[in-house]
Amino acid sequence: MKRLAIIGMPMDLGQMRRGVDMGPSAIRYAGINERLKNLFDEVQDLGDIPIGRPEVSIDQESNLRNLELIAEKTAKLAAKVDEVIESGSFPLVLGGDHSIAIGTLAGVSKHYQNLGVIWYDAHGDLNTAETSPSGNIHGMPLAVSLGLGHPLLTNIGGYQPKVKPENIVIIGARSLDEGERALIKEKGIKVYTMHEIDRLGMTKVIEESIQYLKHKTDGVHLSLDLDGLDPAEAPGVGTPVNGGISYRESHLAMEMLAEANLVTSAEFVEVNPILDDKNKTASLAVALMGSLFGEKLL
Ligand code: B3U
Ligand code: MN
Ligand code: MN
Repeated sequence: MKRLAIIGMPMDLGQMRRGVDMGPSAIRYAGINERLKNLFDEVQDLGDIPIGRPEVSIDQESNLRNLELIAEKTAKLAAKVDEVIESGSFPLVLGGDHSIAIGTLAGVSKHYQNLGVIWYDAHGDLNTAETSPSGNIHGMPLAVSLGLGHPLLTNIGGYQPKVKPENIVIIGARSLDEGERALIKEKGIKVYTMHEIDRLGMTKVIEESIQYLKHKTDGVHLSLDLDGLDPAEAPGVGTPVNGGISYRESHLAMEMLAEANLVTSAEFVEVNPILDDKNKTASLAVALMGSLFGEKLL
């Protein structure tokens, strides 16, 4: 039995542009159920993790925006993701800004000794309070998952780290802060920037990524930030960066991952319908999910 469980995480506290909390609704409206229902024996939409309309705040000591709230809400997501995996379903989380990955990974990595992570993103999301130019936690989830950052975040689920640096592949990077570059070098994290994607082609990038992760991991989480794609094709994101991955390259990447049967959990984040053009970005997310879960033309 192949079962999919969809979890909405309508949280926009990790950054400053409102509207990304409507991402899960936009993705549902774009027809996620219709698109995926024939690819699984059962597709279950578990609804949203309740976020409410909390007061936003800056942690005075650490300068982290909405630290306590994000810790509280991502812990709830972690528990839900854990429960879904326990029940034997594939968890698919809909964001929300990328800070939600702190919760997803806390829930997922409990189930694996050596979790692999594919981070499809224009950014590294490897900042800490010390290196962040913004104080926005959506720029930090990968660092948090490595055990770097505020203990309220790194300790979610009661253990850390969630991932090892050698089990991470970043794809699509084209905007990295100084501290992130240093961390990538220090930890030896594998990164395919846009330069490598242009030079090698997406086929090689994904083939290499699969080879890199296949033997040393016992599960692979795909964290797909829609800003990894070019803003011409995914305009509905809070921090667009020009020169991104194309629609076609992204479909190819998802199809190759489907063929390799490697991915064991996924999240699609940063869809902001307020900034979008007629739900184009949410529709793109749904189309990519189709490819990721093995949709075939013929
Ligand atoms: N690296 C910058 C900008 C950023 C990170 N993630 C997104 N934007 N989406 C930061 O604020 O950490
Ligand atoms: Mn991101
Ligand atoms: Mn990003």
